[in-house]
Amino acid sequence: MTKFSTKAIHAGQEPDPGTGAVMTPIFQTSTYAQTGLGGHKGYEYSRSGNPTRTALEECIAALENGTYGLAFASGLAAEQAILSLLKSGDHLLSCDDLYGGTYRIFERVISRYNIETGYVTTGKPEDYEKAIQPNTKLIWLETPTNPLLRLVDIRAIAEIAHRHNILLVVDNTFSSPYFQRPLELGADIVLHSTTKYINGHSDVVGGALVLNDHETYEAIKFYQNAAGGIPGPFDSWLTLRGIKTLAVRMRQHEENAFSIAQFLTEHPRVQRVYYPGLASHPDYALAKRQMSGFGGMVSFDFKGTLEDVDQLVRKLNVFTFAESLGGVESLVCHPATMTHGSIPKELRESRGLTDTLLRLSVGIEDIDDLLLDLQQALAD
Ligand code: P1T
Repeated sequence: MTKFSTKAIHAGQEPDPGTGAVMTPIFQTSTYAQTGLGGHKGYEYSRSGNPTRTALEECIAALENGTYGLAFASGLAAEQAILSLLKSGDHLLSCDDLYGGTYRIFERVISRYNIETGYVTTGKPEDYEKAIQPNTKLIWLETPTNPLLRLVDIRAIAEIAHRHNILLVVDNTFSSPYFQRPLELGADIVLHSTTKYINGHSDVVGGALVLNDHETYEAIKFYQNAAGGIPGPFDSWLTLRGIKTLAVRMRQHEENAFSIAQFLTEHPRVQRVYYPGLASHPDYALAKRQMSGFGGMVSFDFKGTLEDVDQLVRKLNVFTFAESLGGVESLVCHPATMTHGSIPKELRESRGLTDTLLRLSVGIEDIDDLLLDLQQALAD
């Protein structure tokens, strides 16, 4: 079983040996009968392991072409599990365009344990090398970034990180393993908010990690059990079900996003469009090399005031004004006041995240309806 769509449907999942059920059962149990001291079938307590969660972990690992998968209660719980590898006095290096909640965990949670984070302007690999300190233990990338859709060269940064004995984490939430597989490019840990494309239906909050190194896996698995931020069996099952259509969903997300990016580029009320599939995007060449498609996220700067932005989001009918992304339905978000509100305004603006930036998570509805919706909302 080697091809992506086949793995999305079958990896980690066999018909249930007891009943023949084709779909993985929801093992809604907290504990497992043991026959005597140490007599169990691999499961003792559902914080440590649950068969529905195991199926999900194996499936996501297979999609990333990785060895080990670990599932969590949210993307941020997965992030915290990675950060548990650090100790007081360590240094973390991150790209500067990233999800506001990730910035918040760096600045307001791990900072309390004397772990400092340095930020590098997202693009150039040599800037990461210059910012490395003797105590740097992790480099953290999002690519494409949230919300400005910049790209970072994973292969180049993996080479730098490994030369300095540093682990490379890549948050692959925006592209999904369908379009990009960071482990194949040298990353050590791949992170997902499975809330997004992996589940794809906006009905579960979850996270996952995939990695190849056994020792790092054991360390994070220990933390998963010790700290307990695990997904329940029903959420694991819903996510497994969502994954089955990941390949077809991603193709449609991309096709729709491409049309919308082109439409916005030509619109007089749009200042600038951010989509890595446009030849005008500063990272277009890297996108073609590093990804097999450009994804379903499009951001744009709107010409107007904050009030005009408010009017625009109120006028949209098919696009729902909401946080999050990656579901089959189209969403529009205002990063400055929503997903990136935890980044101070001056810092946000210095990184190019303006108050008039809007982020579209382009769904898989009919493209004609999506374009008409934007057209009517953007009309004067
Ligand atoms: O929301 P949660 O499942 O905890 O995942 C956090 C997270 C991690 N990484 C990236 C790139 C993300 O975009 C997110 C969550 N992002 C949103 C909720 C959002 O609307 O951008």
